[in-house]
Amino acid sequence: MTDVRVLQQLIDQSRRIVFFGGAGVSTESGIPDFRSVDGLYHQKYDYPPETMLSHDFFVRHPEEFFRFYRDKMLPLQAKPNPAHQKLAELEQAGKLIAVITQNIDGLHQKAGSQKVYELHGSVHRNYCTLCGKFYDAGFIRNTQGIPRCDCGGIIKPDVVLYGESLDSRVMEGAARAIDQADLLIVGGTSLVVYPAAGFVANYRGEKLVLINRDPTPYDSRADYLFRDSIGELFSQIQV
Ligand code: CNA
Repeated sequence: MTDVRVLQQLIDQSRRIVFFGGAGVSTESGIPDFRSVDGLYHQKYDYPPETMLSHDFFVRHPEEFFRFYRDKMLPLQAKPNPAHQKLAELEQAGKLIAVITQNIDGLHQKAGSQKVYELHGSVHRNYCTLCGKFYDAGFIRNTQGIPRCDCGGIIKPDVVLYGESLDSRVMEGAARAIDQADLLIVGGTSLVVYPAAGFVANYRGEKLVLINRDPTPYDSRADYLFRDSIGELFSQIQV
């Protein structure tokens, strides 16, 4: 296992760090991921999470979609952990140019990060499917059943459901940031979901750091591999 001092040195030497993360970044904030042993795949639901978070399921079973969504995807009380905080500090110090996340929880922004590419959208933005009126996450949290707009339309979270396409501007911005990176840190992601795997596979830069508790298909591509809890690791980093 690589020593935290190696990570510190890499960060000290870099000026254009890009961080690419997934659900594992927020587990230390109390939000379960999908694939860890205590992740949502291992909890008892009638359908796997990726079915319940699919476009088809949203259209066919909106009531059940929102039951799961309110129960598991709206942890509005969650607070950023040291990984979110240190990444925000690195940006403020002018060393990090972007965070790219597959998460939808908004914790990077809550920690103070400004340049965040949210590949899968955010629970904090919700729109009426008929008139486009905006609603915040608190509104969804406080409704029951299918949340409806004043105009009667169903309100949909601005979250990319399975079967929906990703926002091309967000994808392009994320790809550009990765192209400019002098250090790419990938953390808390199983790297089995598109486009995460693609971003890492296409990285042509010099230094790739991978921080993940479980093995990923890209471990052998990493220049430095940390099999650690990411919050714990980042809490030891000096900005
Ligand atoms: P995943 O497939 O569940 O993988 C998470 C990975 O993180 C696993 O390989 C774990 O070993 C690792 N991990 C968990 N906790 C830690 C930790 N503290 N330190 C280091 N490693 C850790 O999740 P992915 O993000 O790779 O991809 C799948 C989906 C999950 C994405 O589309 C996300 O949108 C979605 N998701 C997001 C959230 C959220 O917004 N917080 C929560 C649950 C799922």
